[in-house]
Amino acid sequence: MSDETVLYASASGIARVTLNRPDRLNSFTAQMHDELRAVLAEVKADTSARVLLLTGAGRGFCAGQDLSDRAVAPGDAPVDLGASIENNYRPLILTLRSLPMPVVCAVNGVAAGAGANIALACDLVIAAKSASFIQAFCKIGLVPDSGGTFFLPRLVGTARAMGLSMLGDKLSAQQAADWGLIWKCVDDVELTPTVDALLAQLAQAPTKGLVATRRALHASANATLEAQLDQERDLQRELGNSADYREGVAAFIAKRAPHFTGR
Ligand code: T3D
Repeated sequence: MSDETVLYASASGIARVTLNRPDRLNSFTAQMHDELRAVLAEVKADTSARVLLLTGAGRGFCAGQDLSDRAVAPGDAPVDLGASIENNYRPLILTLRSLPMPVVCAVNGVAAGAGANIALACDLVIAAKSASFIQAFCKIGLVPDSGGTFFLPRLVGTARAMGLSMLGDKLSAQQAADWGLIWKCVDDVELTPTVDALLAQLAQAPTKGLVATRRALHASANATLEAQLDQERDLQRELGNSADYREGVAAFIAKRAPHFTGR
């Protein structure tokens, strides 16, 4: 058995990253943060990677912070959670949101605490029907972190964000999809084939255009219509010079399938 807490493989334009502490539902230790940071740096530098998959090994996706790293004996100094967020969770979320390729999250099981919000930081979230999302922070006296207070109200509205965050109830994958928290919920046996088909599609897509789309959609959260129109103009100007745009138009005119290179 591998003692790596993060598994990484890259082939045919698809980078696959698997959180690998299944006996602890892939909860985060310092080692796992270090290994994930290193792997994501590799993904970022891999010019052949056109899409990233993030998933978990075993029956869970990720149960957030490993709480056995947080137990403090009476009289001991508490762990500085601010430092943990600053050094680990914050950069992780920002990295996921800025990779030069689309990021797919396959939620194979429970996603709790930071694990839920790491999934929500990804571009396309597909969950197995047996998976669930839990804002577990309220059960240990914390606030939703890893972007939870940002993503939740934007994705599902303040009322549902408040309920999820204050009650810490288990939200089924189906309900998450129905509420618009995630892209799709599929039967458990369909998760791998559905995700594989999506990855194959994205690995052949005009990568730069997709990354620019993510940028513009995220920017809209706090922007005016004028600012978005300006950004769309600037991005179209940039993308209009790309090889993939030329190829897309040429393929349309020639009535053939495009061959995008991600450039
Ligand atoms: O600290 C900082 O750096 C600040 C940042 C914090 C970010 C956070 O994520 S805070 C929130 C931390 N996470 C949680 O509070 C979730 C804790 N886990 C659970 O509530 C439950 O395990 C689940 C609802 C996720 C799943 O429940 P269930 O019944 O399916 O599984 P289980 O039996 O509870 O868990 C299986 C094993 O994984 C079990 O170990 P055992 O009994 O088989 O030896 C359990 O202890 C372990 N496990 C699950 N989550 C964690 C964990 N061990 C350590 N830390 C965990 N977070």
